[in-house]
Amino acid sequence: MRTAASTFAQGVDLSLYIIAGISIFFLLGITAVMIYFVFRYNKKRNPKSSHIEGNNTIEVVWTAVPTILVMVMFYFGWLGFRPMRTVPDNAMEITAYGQMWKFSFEYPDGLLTDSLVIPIHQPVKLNLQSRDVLHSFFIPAFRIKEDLVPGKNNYMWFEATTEGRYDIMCAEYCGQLHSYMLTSVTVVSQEQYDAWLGKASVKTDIHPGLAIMKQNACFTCHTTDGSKLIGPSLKGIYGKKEVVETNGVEREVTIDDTYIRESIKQPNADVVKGYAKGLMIPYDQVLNDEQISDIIDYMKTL
Ligand SMILES: [Cu+2]
Repeated sequence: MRTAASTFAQGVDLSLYIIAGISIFFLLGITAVMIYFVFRYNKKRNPKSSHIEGNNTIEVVWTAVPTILVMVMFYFGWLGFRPMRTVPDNAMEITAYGQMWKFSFEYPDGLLTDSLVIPIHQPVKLNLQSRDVLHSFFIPAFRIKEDLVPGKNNYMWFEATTEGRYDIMCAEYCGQLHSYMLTSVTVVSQEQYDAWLGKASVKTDIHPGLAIMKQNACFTCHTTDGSKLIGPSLKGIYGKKEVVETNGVEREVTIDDTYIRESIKQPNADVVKGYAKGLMIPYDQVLNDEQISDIIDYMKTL
């Protein structure tokens, strides 16, 4: 059996087994009756078919029994689902952002990470936000899945019961590099968590522009080694001349502060020739001017 590592796992598994059990019972039962009827009532054994007028008892039975079964499935489904929407008051809050094509996390003290680390036996509430299209946040080992809907604040919560590292994946096909959204949640003891938080919160010595770019999934589409992915490579980009398309008209630009700044804020206004439009979201609501300056500063080093 697959790892079950949250307080929800038992309830979800129970309803799954009940529904699967009922389905298998009827699949086998109905198939057996069908095969029996094929032999019992074929032309040789039953040359003249009889017309049956109706039978109140059978009609009541085949209405009542499925209704009860469906209500049983609903009851166990509801029993498992209701607690998932009721967040305990002591839950720790983390924001999870989904974007093409990366999940990222923001801890209460502002710490930004690519994967989740959480303490065991601690309720965690994830505020789910999408920066572009529909994504779906799925942790199979926790038996939870919830959509990240652009323009809507959704949430999920869970309490991990077993230490370990578990997959997080996007369960809603969100474009070409959908599979890149794979990341993980690591469940550790409270002491290990405190130690990790202390270490992770310390400022690293990487370039602030690089840190912002990593956080915003820039390198999913742009390389720094000259190779071509979804968007142009950033190698030697600063000061380079490029042909861009502005409102359907081609023109040559020099890539300077203004061009980079505008291309981050409104990427679809001047698209470099040969690249598709509409794949990058406008970052004017995501990054402030200072962050963009850090990025430009970093690009100059590439
Ligand atoms: Cu996705």
